[in-house]
Amino acid sequence: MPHLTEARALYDLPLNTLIFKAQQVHQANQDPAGVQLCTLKSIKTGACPEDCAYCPQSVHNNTFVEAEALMETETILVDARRAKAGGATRFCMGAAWRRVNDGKQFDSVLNTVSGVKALGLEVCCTLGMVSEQQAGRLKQAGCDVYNHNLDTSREHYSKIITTRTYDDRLQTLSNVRKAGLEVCSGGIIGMGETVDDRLKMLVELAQLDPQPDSVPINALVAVEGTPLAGRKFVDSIEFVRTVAVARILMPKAMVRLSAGRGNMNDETQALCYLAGANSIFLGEKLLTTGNPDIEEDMNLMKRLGLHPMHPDEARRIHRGEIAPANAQPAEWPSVAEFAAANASEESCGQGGCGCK
Ligand code: SAM
Ligand code: DTB
Ligand code: SF4
Repeated sequence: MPHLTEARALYDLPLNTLIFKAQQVHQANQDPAGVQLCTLKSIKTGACPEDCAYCPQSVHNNTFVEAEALMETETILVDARRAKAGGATRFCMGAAWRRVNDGKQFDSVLNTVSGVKALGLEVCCTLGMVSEQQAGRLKQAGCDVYNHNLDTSREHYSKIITTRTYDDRLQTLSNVRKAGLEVCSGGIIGMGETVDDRLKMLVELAQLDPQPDSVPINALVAVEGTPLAGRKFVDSIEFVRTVAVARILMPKAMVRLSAGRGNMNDETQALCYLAGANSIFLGEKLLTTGNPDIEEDMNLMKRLGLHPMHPDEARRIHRGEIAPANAQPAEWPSVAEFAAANASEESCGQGGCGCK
């Protein structure tokens, strides 16, 4: 079981030794050149009652985000079909909710989950806190993965969020796991925390039994109107070191470069891939903030000799069905379809589907 001292010793290694160690773990446990391509859709935007200091969607923060009602199933399915046509394998849906409440809205989300699953996509949801029973209903509807982040260390947490506790978050992760969903949990780097705070968060995640299946590492996007506005973007080498430690402590997890890639140059992202990151959100928008152009992302992957991963590939590697080095590339996504899936106000061109 990893501890802070061990994580700190790794973090402080000369960068080339740290990356070498991360690569050893990566090559033994993951498709060495594979990158999982996920799409992200905000299905209920803004007016969230939580006071997360980083979040443009909190009702406590006065940002550019305009609150929107929960999207209708059919409208979301238009985007999911486009994402599928574009070559996406995973469709992640996010709602600016404190917690899931039973009732009409949750029923509608369950219906959407079943619709997205029926398209042959992996489904991930991030809807705030959930009970074990609600997580079970999501699983039954076809959800594969649930994202709920620890965000930072237990110690730093109260400086960032006061409306729910660290233990609330751990309880949701336990509920999700008990319901048989895969766990996606990570955090944000660059919110004024110390290096030890970052490592404590990674150790907390690595101590979960089983470990999370995916670990999103977000770099803070400091949004105007949030208490963290104006904060300097995280140092790129510190970010890369954090990614490398995540890879070493959680060999089988997908380590996802999440928010903040728009502020990183190609070289920083290349170092993140070298440090063991193997998943990104593809598409020009995350939930409410920007993400790199699809073409830019694909160009960088091609320049680095990386390729998209098949949907079940990581699971098959971990079940011992394929050796990491024998994993085969999936097809490259279609830029036009991916771009359209990201911009729901555009017509899908099919007619009669309810989109504008
Ligand atoms: N409301 C749900 C929740 O909090 O679990 C789901 C959506 S929430 C936006 C998902 C995650 O996005 C947060 O836990 C946080 O890690 C990340 N996030 C939100 N705003 C961010 C920002 N400005 N910069 C970096 N990451 C951010
Ligand atoms: C995660 O850790 N990062 C994604 C996903 N999980 C849902 C969300 C990033 C959101 C960044 C801010 C925004 O676009 O609103
Ligand atoms: Fe709400 Fe999630 Fe944003 Fe926190 S991170 S304010 S819970 S949407």
